[in-house]
Amino acid sequence: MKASDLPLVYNSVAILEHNLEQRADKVALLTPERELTFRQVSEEVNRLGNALKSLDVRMGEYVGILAPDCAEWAVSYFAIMKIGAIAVGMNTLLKPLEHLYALRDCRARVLIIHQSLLASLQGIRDQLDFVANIIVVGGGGEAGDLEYRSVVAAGGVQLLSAPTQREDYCALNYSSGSTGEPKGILHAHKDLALTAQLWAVDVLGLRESDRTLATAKLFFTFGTGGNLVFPWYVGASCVLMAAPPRVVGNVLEHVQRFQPTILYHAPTGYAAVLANEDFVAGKYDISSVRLCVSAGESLPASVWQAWKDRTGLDIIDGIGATEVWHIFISNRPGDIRPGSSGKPVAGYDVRIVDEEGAAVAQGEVGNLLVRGESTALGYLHQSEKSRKTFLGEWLFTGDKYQVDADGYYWHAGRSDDMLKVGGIWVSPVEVESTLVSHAAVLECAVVGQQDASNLVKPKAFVVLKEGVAASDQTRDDLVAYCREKMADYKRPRWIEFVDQLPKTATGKVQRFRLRG
Ligand code: 3UK
Repeated sequence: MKASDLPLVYNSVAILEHNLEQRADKVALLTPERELTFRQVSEEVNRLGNALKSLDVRMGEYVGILAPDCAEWAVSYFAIMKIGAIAVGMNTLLKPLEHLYALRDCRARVLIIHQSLLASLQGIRDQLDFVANIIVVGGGGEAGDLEYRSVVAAGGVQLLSAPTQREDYCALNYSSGSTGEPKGILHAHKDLALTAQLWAVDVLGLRESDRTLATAKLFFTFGTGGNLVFPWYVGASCVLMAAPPRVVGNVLEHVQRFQPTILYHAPTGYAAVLANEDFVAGKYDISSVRLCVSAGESLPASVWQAWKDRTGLDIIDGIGATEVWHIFISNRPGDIRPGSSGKPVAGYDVRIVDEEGAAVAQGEVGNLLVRGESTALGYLHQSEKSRKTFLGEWLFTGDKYQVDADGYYWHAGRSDDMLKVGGIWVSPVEVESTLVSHAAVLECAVVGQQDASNLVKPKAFVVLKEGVAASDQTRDDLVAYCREKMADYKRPRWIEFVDQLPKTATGKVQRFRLRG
């Protein structure tokens, strides 16, 4: 499929609404709180779309969604797109100042927030210059906030979709880099349908009878695609889980209760399930699952094999990126090389090049470039970073790769110092500056280290200030401090106290020397 196969005037709400013709009363989404058919979702989308229009949200304007995965997230996403506005899926794990940056950067006019996340606005409300209205799912906001349910009830049920062009933007996600502000990545209506066809249908073999469950959240395009856009594109249902996936029991309980056929999880997630005592003791029934997917970081062959041995299930590992919206190199059912990312997805071209941009020989490690129609055009308001990443038709992924003689691609780390922890970015620079802001720390360096399952986690090498004891207590204090200042997953899992850090002649810390 090519973008030009879509009508010129095309709105992604078609991915939801095509289901009204054949399966309006089929269940579209399930959560512990709500179960909605395609007809019910569409009605709520129309009501919310009308409500947003009456709040004066126009085509091309931004609306933030800050909520755990829930029915209202999915409804908001399609309502925003249907009126031609741009849905900003916001990372629920971030702190208020990071939300402030995103909301100001895109000048969101409306923010739809879940009551459980109201604390995320603490201390920043008066700086949200462009946000005219806050809609709270579940209510309980401040004076002047609107309540989701009454907003929806007041909106009319008839709504025509905005006549967006297939290349108009419909979604914005923020991705963090090693330094500087997060990068806003804009995608167009065409990118959703393209990735659905090219990967979910043509590679994964997703079909109408499937039911998906993802622990990757909807604010992450791995989750938005895998657990919302792709299932609805083929008329399948999705299970949305608000509970944190790091609690293994949550995932297994949702699988047992909602019986998905496809499970999307990060490599750490599969390793954690395998280590769960109740799972090992056979207390959970996961027999509904026919296929598993992994992305976000590489899946070690050992974890793939252990999962296969324990469950009989294949895990399809594929590399995706927010810049491409979804997966562009992938293993596929019946064609899996454990430990590799598989082969390029039809519709994408990839190249492995040296520092000068020349192709490297087969088997050699180089920089991975990808070309495809679902790739974004740049980072919002960040031309310098954009020029370094979006190289004409080609995207510089920042990943090191090699290809074997059979054409399978093997991840060989990053060309920057960025870490993927549980599939989510962690910048060593950010962890370091947090640690250094602690009174006990003189200087430090953060690198990735593999844990017992061969999965990367942050490790900190810390030089303490004079007179501070290199004790377990200090270690605990530093970890607690990191948890308070940053999202939980960014905290160092190991802290090693050292007398000094390896440096270049110019005083730059050589992180590569510290990698285990
Ligand atoms: C790394 C992988 C090895 C790699 C994503 C599927 O992860 C996603 O998007 P992000 O923008 O990060 C992209 C970077 O993550 N990575 C992702 N998958 C793999 N490394 N093996 C993998 N299977 O460094 C890449 O450049 O957060 C994944 C679908 C949509 C996504 N946005």
